Amino acid sequence: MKPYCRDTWVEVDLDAIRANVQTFRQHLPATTGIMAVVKADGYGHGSVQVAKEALLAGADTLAVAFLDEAIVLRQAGIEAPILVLGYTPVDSVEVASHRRVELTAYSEEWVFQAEQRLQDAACPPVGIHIKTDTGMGRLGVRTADELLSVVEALERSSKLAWTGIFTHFACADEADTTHVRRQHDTFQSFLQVLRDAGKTLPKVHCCNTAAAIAFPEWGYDTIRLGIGLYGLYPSSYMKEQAAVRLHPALSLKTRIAHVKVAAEPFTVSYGATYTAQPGERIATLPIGYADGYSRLLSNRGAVLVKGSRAPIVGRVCMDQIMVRIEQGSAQVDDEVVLYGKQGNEEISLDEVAALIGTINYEVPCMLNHRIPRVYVRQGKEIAVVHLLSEKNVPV
Ligand code: UAH
Repeated sequence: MKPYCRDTWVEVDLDAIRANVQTFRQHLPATTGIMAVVKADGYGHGSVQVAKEALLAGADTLAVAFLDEAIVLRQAGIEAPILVLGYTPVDSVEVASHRRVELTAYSEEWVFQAEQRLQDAACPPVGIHIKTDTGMGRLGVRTADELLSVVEALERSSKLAWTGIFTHFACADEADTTHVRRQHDTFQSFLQVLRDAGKTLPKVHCCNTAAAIAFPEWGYDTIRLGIGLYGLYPSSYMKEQAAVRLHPALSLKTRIAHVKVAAEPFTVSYGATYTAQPGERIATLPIGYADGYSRLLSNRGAVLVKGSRAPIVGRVCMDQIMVRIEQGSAQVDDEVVLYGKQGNEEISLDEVAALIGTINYEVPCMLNHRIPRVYVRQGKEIAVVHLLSEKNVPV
């Protein structure tokens, strides 16, 4: 029996995840590792399954945005090194120690407070990567003095160990490389400051997907592979360049719940923004904006039915949408592809992102826990994760 009742699901092709890791493995110097970025529940694909597949395929470490995301991975039995890329409140450092999760730091004050917190705790030292802000304006030390003060605070600590240094690029996916080159120059000068001060460099990393594609020679000890892991390009410019071939891993599917043929004109959905004309066939699909299928697709998006595009008509509702299908063929229970391929047609996440005025990153992240994730290898379903049923804890 299926572990979910609803006929709407996300399909994640683990072979695609594997192929994408291998593509980057070949693209990079042999000495550069791959840190699989599985924050935001693996960009909506499911962090545990993606992490496991990426590690099998050649990634050696993992990254998440915050500590709770790392704990999910540890609870699933994943032993690989994990780095938290974002801010961690000092009152959680003991948890990080027990879970063997590395943290990011960028201020002497934070290091001091974290050290205090761990003073009496019988726990292993927490690995710390120092973040440098070279032009993102988000987190990170901005001057050589700040950098040295954090390094020296870590060196004085018996509870925190300096294990990495990194930066994050703001414009690595653009044709104009001025900003990314300036950021890289600044990063290099930070590394030189450390060498000049007689420090031995720990793990060094700066490349996200875009920089790893465009500047594989900047790989240092590891890249942080996010969007490329999922088979998506960081920008349309990078997609056009096609310096590496990526395989999208995610499809969004549903089945037709109802079909009606207009005998006379009738309006469709809230606001009556579409009127079906006599002879038109309108199918109702069980998915809506409460699943993370954007309401901005109202009267704009399309789905694939029997290998052809069927336009969305009327407004996207909370749990349902309506599409106009061609004469004859489709009926209740037929499979519909909202994102992904069917026959020779494809609705890419890039296309959806452009329609709703965002980037491809956001589109899978929007798909929430109402939708089961079905994992497929060599065309066969091998696992299903449905957080909605797992969250049904008795009260
Ligand atoms: C610090 C940091 C991030 O916030 C994100 C990533 C991954 O970026 P891509 O998805 O563009 O590869 C790396 N590092």
